[in-house]
Amino acid sequence: MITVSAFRWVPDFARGQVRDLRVRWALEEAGLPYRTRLLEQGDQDKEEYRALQPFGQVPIFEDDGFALFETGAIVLHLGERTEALLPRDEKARARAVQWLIAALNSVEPSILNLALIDIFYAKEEWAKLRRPGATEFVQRRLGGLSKALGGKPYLDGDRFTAGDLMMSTVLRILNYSDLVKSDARLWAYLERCTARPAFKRALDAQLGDFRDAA
Ligand SMILES: N[C@@H](CCC(=O)N[C@@H](CS)C(=O)NCC(=O)O)C(=O)O
Repeated sequence: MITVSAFRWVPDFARGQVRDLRVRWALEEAGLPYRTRLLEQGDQDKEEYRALQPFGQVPIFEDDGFALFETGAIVLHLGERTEALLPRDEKARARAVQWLIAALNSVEPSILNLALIDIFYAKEEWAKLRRPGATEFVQRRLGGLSKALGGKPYLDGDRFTAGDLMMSTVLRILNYSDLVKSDARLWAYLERCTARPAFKRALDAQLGDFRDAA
């Protein structure tokens, strides 16, 4: 049985954002059942967990003695098992991988930088000074993404891929702000991705685990 690690408790602002959501969503798209391994405070620092995830983060994907960390790697691995995430056509597949890496490598870092400023350091003097530049950088990235999306429903055209799964989870980090919402095209894209039944099931499952643990 596939197992995904997740935190038993996180503060309210992080609920629905923890990265095991990406793996749950990919598993739902693939139609693969899974169970969660819920970590108590401190479990992520235990030697046994660090052996599987050197940074003590969630999620870890485990399947029959095989373990993988990094959501990008896990989603790509699941894409090997199902066309629902990665098209069989070689070029379309490469483009889906390209968008997944763009999400993690070209878009997420600046979004995360801004979210950290806003959520954890908002009261610090340095954060107040840094925020306008950090916001502008995010806006430039979002502008480029919006232009590339153009009038297409998904990043590579008509079909949803692992690239959209990753990009939309990255864009969702900004849901506490108006940055995505203020771009009608990107907002419609995000709504389109997150309206997928598989996303809804994944989100419900993550929120349900927090509720059950309370
Ligand atoms: N690049 C990693 C990031 C994983 C990550 O940041 N996980 C967060 C939860 S969303 C975490 O475990 N944070 C606790 C920590 O870093 O100690 C991935 O995509 O899997």
